[in-house]
Amino acid sequence: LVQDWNTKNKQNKDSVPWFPQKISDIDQFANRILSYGAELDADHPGFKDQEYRERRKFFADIAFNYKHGEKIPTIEYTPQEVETWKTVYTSLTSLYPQYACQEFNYIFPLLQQNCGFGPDKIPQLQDISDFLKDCTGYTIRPVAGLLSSRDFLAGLAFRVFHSTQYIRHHSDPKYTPEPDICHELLGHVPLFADVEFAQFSQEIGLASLGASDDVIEKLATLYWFTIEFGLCQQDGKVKAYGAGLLSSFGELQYALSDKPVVADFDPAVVCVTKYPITEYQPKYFLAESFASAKTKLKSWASTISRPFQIRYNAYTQRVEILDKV
Ligand code: NLE
Ligand code: FE2
Repeated sequence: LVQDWNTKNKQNKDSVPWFPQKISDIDQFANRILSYGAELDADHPGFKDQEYRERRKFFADIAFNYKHGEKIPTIEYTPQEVETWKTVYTSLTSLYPQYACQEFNYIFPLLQQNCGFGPDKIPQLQDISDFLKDCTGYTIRPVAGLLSSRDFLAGLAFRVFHSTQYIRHHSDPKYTPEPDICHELLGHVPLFADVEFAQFSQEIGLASLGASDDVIEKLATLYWFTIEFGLCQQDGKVKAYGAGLLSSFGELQYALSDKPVVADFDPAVVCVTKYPITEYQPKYFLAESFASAKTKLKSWASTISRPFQIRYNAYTQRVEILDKV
């Protein structure tokens, strides 16, 4: 057992990129975000809205100052923000019975009972983090915006989900290219409460630790076409399990119409497929079942070679690095 891989690796001329070895190491990269609320892109619907920009800065500062183990601050959302949530929540919950996968529909009422999910108020991240911890050991960390794929995936290795806390601009509730609280809570949170899904997500995370840039890009692409935009077959019907679909009432209906291309889920093909990030996806991948997507992805991930093996220790919340024999 190599106690400190990063130190040992330095002596090895940095052949393996740095990665977190214990859960609090995540504090070191939580501030490295790709887009920041105060610097919204010119085509963002909130770009010209000074009030929105200031609000985004407020949320960014909470995330920047957050440290592992702290309580996530409670937010008092404005009436306009709650109104946006209500529009998204009511439209989506009317679609879920028909469009979402069974696992999602099984968990959703539990969030209504335990975490204050409902149309009239925006649930608080700390309450959800506590609930997920009870279900699967996942916890939530607030994040100011998009992390790099490497950093985001590394969080999953420790069952940490980075979640934004701000809400999309009120002018376009049915779709946003950026993650926001609607996307995190309505798209991602339900399935992170599912034991097998939680494990599957952690495995993508563990596979990413110390991986080459090329492998990171493939893992991020697989993440995109499964956890973000995955479709699966259930009882002979196509259902959504991807969070990007389950949080966008525009794209959810589009994805399950006859407009996009739908191909069979094969990780070797999926991992090299290009995709747009600011518009509806032209193509989705359909797994025979939710379970089969997990099995296939797991077996693809097991073919990645690294100069060491990694084992997660849930008692210490550390990864143990084992020299390959
Ligand atoms: N397009 C999604 C939505 O509107 O909720 C967000 C996707 C984030 C990757
Ligand atoms: Fe997401």
